[in-house]
Amino acid sequence: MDLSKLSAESIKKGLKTDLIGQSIVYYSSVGSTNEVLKELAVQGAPEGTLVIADQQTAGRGRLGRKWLAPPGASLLLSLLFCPDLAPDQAQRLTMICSLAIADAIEGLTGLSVGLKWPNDIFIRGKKAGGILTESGTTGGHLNYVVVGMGLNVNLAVSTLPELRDLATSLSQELGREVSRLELLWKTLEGIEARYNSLMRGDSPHEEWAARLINLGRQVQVTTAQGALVGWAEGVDANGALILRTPDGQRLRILAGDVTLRGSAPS
Ligand code: BT5
Repeated sequence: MDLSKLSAESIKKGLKTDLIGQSIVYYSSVGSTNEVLKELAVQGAPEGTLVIADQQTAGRGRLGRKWLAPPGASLLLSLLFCPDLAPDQAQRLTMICSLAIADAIEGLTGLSVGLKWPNDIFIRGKKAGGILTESGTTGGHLNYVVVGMGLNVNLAVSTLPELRDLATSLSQELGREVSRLELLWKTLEGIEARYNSLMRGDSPHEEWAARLINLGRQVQVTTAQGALVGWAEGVDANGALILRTPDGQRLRILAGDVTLRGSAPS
């Protein structure tokens, strides 16, 4: 059996979950799995619905940026959550999903995975994946959270010249291909365990903070309001970055892009 051949049937066969991925919508090609799942969420799709594609023609990052992925090489998926949380707690879903991906990659490949605030998956200093979390709210109530994940699995980074210096993939780091199916199963099982724990009231933010490669460092954060420099002191339970500025202020930053300043630990 080709373990990397994705289909609803092949995914279902080896998936040991009760909720996450129990409803599967598979596309060989689609615009954006997040867009599809947001539509399905509004139509009442069940919690745990997985939308997964082999290729996206309009894959998105944050702020209208593009997510690039040639066919057959990546995990491109979105998951639907309907948690009993406040809208400003939605980032906790990003945390549990990125922690589960990191665990799954490490468990299957032995590679060491870091997370970069707020939504990147990093291996040996390069971006191997990203997460796009989008929420639906009405009147201060969180109706749904769609967590979209893109991971470069068997991607030859040379096929995406614009990303050559920034991106990596599991196969690039290992020198061999990795089964997308096995990685998907492990990731979804890890997400389910972490989601159950979140719903029992446990906060994932300390474990997430411990994996963030940009904490305890001098950083520049680019936000919608402009660039800020300072010391990345920590994160709070809702995922905001706590930045200590040179004049001693402590700022709480909800969204932005972080660039490291100064020398990086290996
Ligand atoms: C992200 O945005 O990193 C979130 C990416 C989420 C993608 C998934 S795929 C399934 C689901 N459906 C979607 O439509 N999206 C989600 P951001 O932090 O804004 O980073 C975007 C930037 O990452 C781009 O501007 C590029 O610089 C870089 N990039 C694009 N494709 C990449 C790739 N394959 N590997 C590494 N970096 C990439």
